[in-house]
Amino acid sequence: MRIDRIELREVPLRLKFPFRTSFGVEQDRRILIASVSCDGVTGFAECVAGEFPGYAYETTDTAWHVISDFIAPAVIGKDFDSADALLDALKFIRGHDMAVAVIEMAFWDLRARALGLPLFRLLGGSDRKIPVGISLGIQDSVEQTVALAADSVAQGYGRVKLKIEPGWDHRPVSAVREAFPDISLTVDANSAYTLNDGAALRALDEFELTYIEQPLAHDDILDHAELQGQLATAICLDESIHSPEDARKALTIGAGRVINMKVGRVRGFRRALAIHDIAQAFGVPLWCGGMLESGVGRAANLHLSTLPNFRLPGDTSSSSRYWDQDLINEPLEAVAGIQTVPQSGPGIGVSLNGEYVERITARKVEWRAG
Ligand code: OSB
Ligand code: MG
Repeated sequence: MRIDRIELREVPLRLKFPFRTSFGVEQDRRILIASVSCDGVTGFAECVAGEFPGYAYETTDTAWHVISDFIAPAVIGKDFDSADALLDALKFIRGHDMAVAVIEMAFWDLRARALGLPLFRLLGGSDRKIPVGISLGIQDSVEQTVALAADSVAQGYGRVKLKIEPGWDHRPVSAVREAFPDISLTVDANSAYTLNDGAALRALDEFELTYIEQPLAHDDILDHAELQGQLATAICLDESIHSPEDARKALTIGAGRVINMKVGRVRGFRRALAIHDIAQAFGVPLWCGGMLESGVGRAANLHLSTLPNFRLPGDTSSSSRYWDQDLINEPLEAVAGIQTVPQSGPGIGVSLNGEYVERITARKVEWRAG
């Protein structure tokens, strides 16, 4: 397919509440939406880069720069018969996986739309119900944390994840576990600990968490393997996994027993599929992570989540939890902890609320093939 048009726009969107993690607070997001077209068919996707380089080094502005100055010029007017061919043309870009991913994902959506197929068919997934969980940011008090967990359980979410950091771990986890002895409970440290904190992490074993997400450094696998040997609880890797090679190495040395998959973090669907298969070969389950996406990214995540090795509830909670008005027309709401694959059309199966998106767009740029 020859890419004859690319559009990139920045859309400010305010979360209903500040989302606090060990690396910072996010509320005012500037979401990048990219679209790629061929012969009048357009696919689109959302970039998961955040406002500041706390989760990863990429930000909204580095992604804008890399897409505008390197990615779009390298692919506009070019003919690609597969996502592999597209990725090949972008091999000269080291890292900047979130920037590459949004174009790669838009290309998959374009291909699916051109074929008239839902995206999950192209990805090798199936039309199935998707169990989802919820991720709760760091709160001001234990009481607030328990209240939010109670609300999440009442809504039927199949797993509750608490963000933790040193000094905010044993107390909130203990309180939520006491209130809800039987739920699937997890924690996410976003790299806030070191191997020296082994005792604090081992102290969480008593709560029978489903996993501890990314306790150690964002670029580590070795220390995670050491830590996994000291813990009864499974480690789930998030920040550490960017490629199939990362997954192979991490699982080979036992750095974790679960992987959080984020398509943006791994440079797009092509690599997400490869990591899916590697994890499956190791008998390691995946779940689909979230990056506080609008409905555009959320829809893509739901399609991916239908692949067979996504065996734990993901972070694709209801859109209405985050946004007063989403960028898409379709509601993406979990009912009793279950999301369904959006299929109001081919591709990611949702449509942009064009008038609204246009009105709030802060900047926009386009490329056309000569
Ligand atoms: O580590 O999973 C993470 C949000 C922003 C950055 C990193 C993470 C998260 C979340 C929220 O946990 C998941 C969501 O509900 O989108
Ligand atoms: Mg995480």
